Amino acid sequence: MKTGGELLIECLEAQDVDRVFCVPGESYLAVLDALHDSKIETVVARQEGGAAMMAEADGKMTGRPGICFATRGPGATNAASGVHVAKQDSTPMIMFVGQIGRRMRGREAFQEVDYRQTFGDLAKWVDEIDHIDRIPEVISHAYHIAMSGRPGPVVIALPEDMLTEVCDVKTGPRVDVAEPAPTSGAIESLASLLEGAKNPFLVLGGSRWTKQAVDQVQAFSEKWGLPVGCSFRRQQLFDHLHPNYAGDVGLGINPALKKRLEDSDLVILLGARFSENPSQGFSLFDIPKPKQKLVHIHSGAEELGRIYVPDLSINATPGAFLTEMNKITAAAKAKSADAEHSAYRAWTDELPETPGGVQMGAVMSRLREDLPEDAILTNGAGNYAIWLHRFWRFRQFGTQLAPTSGSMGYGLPAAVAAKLRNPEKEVICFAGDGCFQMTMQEFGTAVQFGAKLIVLLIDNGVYGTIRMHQEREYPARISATDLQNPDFAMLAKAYDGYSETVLKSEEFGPALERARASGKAALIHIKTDPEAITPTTTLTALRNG
Ligand SMILES: Cc1ncc(C[n+]2csc(CCOP(=O)(O)OP(=O)(O)O)c2C)c(N)n1
Ligand SMILES: [Mg+2]
Repeated sequence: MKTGGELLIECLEAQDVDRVFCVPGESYLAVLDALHDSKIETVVARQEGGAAMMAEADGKMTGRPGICFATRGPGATNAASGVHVAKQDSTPMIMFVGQIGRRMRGREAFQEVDYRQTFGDLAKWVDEIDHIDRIPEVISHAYHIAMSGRPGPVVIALPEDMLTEVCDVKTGPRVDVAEPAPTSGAIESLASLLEGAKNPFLVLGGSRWTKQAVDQVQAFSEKWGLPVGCSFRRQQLFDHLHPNYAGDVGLGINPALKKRLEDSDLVILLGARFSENPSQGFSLFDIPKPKQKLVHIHSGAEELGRIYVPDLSINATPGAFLTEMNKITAAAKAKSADAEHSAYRAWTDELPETPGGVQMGAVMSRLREDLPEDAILTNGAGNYAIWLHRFWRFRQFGTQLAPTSGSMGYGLPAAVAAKLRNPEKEVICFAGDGCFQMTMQEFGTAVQFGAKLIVLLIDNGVYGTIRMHQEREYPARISATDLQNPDFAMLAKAYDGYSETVLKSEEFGPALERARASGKAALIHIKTDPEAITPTTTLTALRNG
């Protein structure tokens, strides 16, 4: 006989779960007790938003649901931020939430929340397990939903008294989901569209990618001479130094790339949904029918035609599509993507000069020289991220963790999960002073679990992105965008991390070297001038219109 908590953990073991992220709560003590005797590593975070973002990042990296446990009520609502990231990023994730005893339901008992209502819009599926013998069925169902079609988060509530009941029930088998694949007719139609196209363009995005699919997409682009763009925060899908790479189709797009996309006669969206940021505020292509011929390939059938009506819809994962597509011999001679790649290089080769003692251009150029190709870079939201998105050369799959939802605070928890999953790789978290303070307590989690990541904290003393918009819309009327910050280097030391403060560009390189050699979780506190609000403009220039 086993308790509901024990059965639940056995079910997760049967899914090959090796790590869960949580903040403990009395509502699910029976689960915590079962974890005590399990081989599963339990990573204790400091706030449920951090735990949920760690689980989301783990799901992004493995392609299987990242697992998070949160307590009822306030624990669950804190965790909502990570659930929302998983939703917008199409990441498989399961969040388990403690729930009040079944007999108290509906009385607004202590920390009672109706999870179906609360997470109805954030999660792909929400359920509550009322009968202990249905635990294996619900876990199996949750895995199928989280991973299949367009992946996403699932929330499962666990009534406290159900978890302490006992039963004699077996776990279910490990879940692997179906991979939708293209029909041969669809592949032939695409080949003939490609043969007839003068200016085709390929945009990559979404989830359900693998290293193999990323290799295959390179071969696909070479065979047909396709220029390739990566949608917002999906840059790890194509080697930026490949001669077919044309740049990122996101916020702050290269104007030459935007024009090139508009001038295309055939656009192929592979895995991407072309949401607000890549579509330039839904302005790049006409809705519902773009004037360009559109081919949309997505693993979720419901996404095909949701916003843009394609000329050809293909319901397939990137890997299944590319396996079939690459079997075709291109009849037409491969075109050249030289012009597009040159435009990308012209947009990113030279690092602009900006005001202040520390030039972010110098920081980026040092990182380009020093970091290995397989270093994992993480970020949240803020203008500091522009430097990373525009000037870092992503080379490999599995090197980027960034929320398309623009969720501040994501970079640090994502870096914790990344370093635990890839202890041999370098993990660099980019964070602004505002962004970092949303989840900075997870630096303690990094230290406790030996995640030796490096935070580059770009401290300009302002919520820069919002100040930028503010100066543009309401010049010289500063409202709620100034920050009085702590000494971040001292803070990292208090956590027993390694830290330094950098006030001049030339100090950055040596500080990075020492941080890498420190053998500790590290933080480099980089003080920048708020005037340097973007790589190409200043606050004063914005204020003066
Ligand atoms: C959770 C969350 N809250 C608020 C915002 C709105 N927001 C976007 S960027 C930003 C400022 C980021 O400031 P900082 O991290 O200091 O970066 P900077 O822009 O100064 O480089 C804010 C408040 C958001 N995207 N996410
Ligand atoms: Mg800032």
